[in-house]
Amino acid sequence: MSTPNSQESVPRTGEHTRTGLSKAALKQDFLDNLFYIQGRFREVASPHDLYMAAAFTTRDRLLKHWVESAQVFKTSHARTVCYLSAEYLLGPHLATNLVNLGIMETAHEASKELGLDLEAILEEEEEPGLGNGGLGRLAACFMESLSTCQIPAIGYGIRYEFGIFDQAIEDGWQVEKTDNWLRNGNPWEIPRPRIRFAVGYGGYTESYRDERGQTRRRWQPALVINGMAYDTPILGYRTANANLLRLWKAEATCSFDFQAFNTGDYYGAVHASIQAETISKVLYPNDEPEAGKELRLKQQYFFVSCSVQDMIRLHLNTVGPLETFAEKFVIQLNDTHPALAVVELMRLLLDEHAMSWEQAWDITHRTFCYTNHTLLPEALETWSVSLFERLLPRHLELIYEINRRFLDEVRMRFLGDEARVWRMSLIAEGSERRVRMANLAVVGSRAVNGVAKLHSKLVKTMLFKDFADLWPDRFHNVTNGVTPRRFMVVANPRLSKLITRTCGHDHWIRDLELLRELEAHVDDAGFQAEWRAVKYAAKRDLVEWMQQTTDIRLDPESLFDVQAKRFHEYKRQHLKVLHVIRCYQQIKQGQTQDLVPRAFIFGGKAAPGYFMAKLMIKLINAVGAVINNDPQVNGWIRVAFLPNFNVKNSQRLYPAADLSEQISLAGKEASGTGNMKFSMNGALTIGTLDGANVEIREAVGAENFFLFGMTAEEALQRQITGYRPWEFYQNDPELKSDIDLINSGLFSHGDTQLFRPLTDNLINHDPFMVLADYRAYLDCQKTVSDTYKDRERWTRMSIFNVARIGRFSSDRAIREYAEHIWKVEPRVIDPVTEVDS
Ligand code: GPV
Repeated sequence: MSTPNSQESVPRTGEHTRTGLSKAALKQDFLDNLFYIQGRFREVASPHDLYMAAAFTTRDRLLKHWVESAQVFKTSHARTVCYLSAEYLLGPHLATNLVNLGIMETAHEASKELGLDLEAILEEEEEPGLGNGGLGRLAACFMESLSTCQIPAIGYGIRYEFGIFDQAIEDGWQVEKTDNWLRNGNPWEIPRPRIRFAVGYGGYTESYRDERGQTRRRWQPALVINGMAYDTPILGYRTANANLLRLWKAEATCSFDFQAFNTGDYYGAVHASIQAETISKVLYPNDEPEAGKELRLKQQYFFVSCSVQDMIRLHLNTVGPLETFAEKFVIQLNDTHPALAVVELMRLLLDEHAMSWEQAWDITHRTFCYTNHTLLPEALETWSVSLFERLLPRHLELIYEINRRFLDEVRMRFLGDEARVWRMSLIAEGSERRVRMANLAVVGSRAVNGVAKLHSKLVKTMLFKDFADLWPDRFHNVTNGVTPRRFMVVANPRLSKLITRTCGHDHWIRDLELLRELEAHVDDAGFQAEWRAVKYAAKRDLVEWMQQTTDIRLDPESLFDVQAKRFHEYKRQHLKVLHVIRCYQQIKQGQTQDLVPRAFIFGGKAAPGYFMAKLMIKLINAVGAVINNDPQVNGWIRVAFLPNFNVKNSQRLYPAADLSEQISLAGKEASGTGNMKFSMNGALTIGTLDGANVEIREAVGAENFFLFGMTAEEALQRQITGYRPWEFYQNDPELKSDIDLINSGLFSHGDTQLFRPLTDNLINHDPFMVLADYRAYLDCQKTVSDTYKDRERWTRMSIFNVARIGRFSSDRAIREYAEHIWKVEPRVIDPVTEVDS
């Protein structure tokens, strides 16, 4: 190899520069990567080149841990968790990897010495948005905590070429832009051309005689495509454990069909390969309600089949006979999207590995666990039997056989109760017969869990009551959690440093319950002042960013009242809009005694086909346009829509929030995880008794939480006895005037019809009981304002929120899964030695 000339920026060879954690090693490897991978030297490097070099420099260090982890896991036959998820909302990798390696400070110093700005380099990263919202982000937090908790794990999913769309706001409306996240290359993934599996679709099934003369069934698919593995290492916080995220890309079996080519059908041959590749092309942007599209079922089967085949390969390569599969692997189903894995494992054991039904079922059933993430009926997946028959004929046969045996068991236990059999069947009978994926997941799993106490109770007593009657021990709760590395250390370095300084250590980052030590300082005026200064600085950062991206000017002195999450009627963004309008009217009428200056901030995407959700976004922007341009109210209120709420932008938002809006109708939000992220950053919550809000309130103390609204039980009761929203509209003059103001056309240039679908729906149907909770919400917001006026009291409440939020670390959630659900033990890889002091 020839050596380039001897400028400062030219790479030199050195010992261990590719894995060392010293500043000198980082600088050297950075310059090497800039030169050898990007083909650039300092003076001509673009910001993107610099980012790529920094990413490769970090990756080099991850790979060391990862290879070591893989070796240990392999030789020690460690029991492994396989997490199956159609979504991973990962967010940017660089900053979290630097923190987890323990070299964030060193990297800052190294950059400075090279004349570079690490913050600017971090900004360059385009985040992999391979998920919609809570469910996909939970999978990403869990992958990080699995590594931090040193549990051997593989995350399996789809390498979507286009992730969740980018949201732009044009004339107040959401406009979707494709997310071409791979355009500039992805330095974090390692393509594995040798890890490829064939996946079939369509065709027919047949009986045949095997070598031993036994009659067996097999599937002759009409179409076979390939899945190729792309691996991303996920490092734990200051551990040497790195787990693997393995995502599958769909490809044609051979990219060129020579026969078609020879017969002159060149375009036909290319077309087949394009068709195959569509399968991993794009993430479905629907959050909870299912799209029910054929391609979605193809995607689900695609990644599930590759993953199960990969597990069987790994098992045969290491441990050995498939009889011990359930001892080696536990498969966690992240909702029902991967539930077909149950059937695929059965098919492979029966058809490819000639096992008996009894043995195959015993292994399968002991391998799977299922997490339910929603009670909303419209979000429960079902697929038409005819689609199944056309796409996956062998799987349908197996589902019928699983169902036949299962329903026999039900009939044995509940003699004569055919209504129950009907309800529990894997097949819904009706004008169109459909496969119920949730029932399949429950029947195929040894453990089923919900994601917050209230949710798990409703799962057991309502959604799956029949199943809980049959198998009471199968049902569990594991309350969700989020990783403090991303949502505190990376998102809010000022707060993290204050906490570390106050506690005298940074152990809280891996043991979040230690935040309790902050309670000793809650009355310390100096500490309170620092706490407020940290919040104020974060608010100023957000103000600056908002000004640059939206032109909206916010006042950092005002209360930052934030609702940021997917747009959904059940999450009730319109309830907050009604409060905005109430404040507006009060100011216009000169009644400001109950108010405090507020910035009403909204963020979130709507599914492109969800009309009502998109109309809510338009309404917010329309109300904002009027309010923000009315000097008479501007000293009091502003409205801001933060466009393109994704992981990166969320990290700007959580640290700056004073108030976190968690106002879903009780019984509808399975858990929520944004509620935890806000609280961790010192925001106080205004919320209903829904999802994890219940437990957050218990943890931080009822006196540090603004509670309002009906309970889940009261909401249900009201629904049963007949809910008449128009009575609330007629009987509450303020509510009526708020809704009437929307209909007056004030916010829509005189158009009195634009928002009718929303307002009519509220007055006449209101399925999520916005009007029933309106008054309680406004009363509670008055308490919020009163409290905010007492800065000291507010600060104490904020400190208590952080000090007592430790339970909601995803490390705790993962430990509960490991102990109660998975029965896996940590496997410690060599401790890291060289880290930031
Ligand atoms: I099902 N969730 C989601 O984001 N997408 C889905 O398709 C389904 C559920 C969410 C729930 O709505 C949240 O309450 C929950 O916190 C999150 O999943 C993680 O459990």
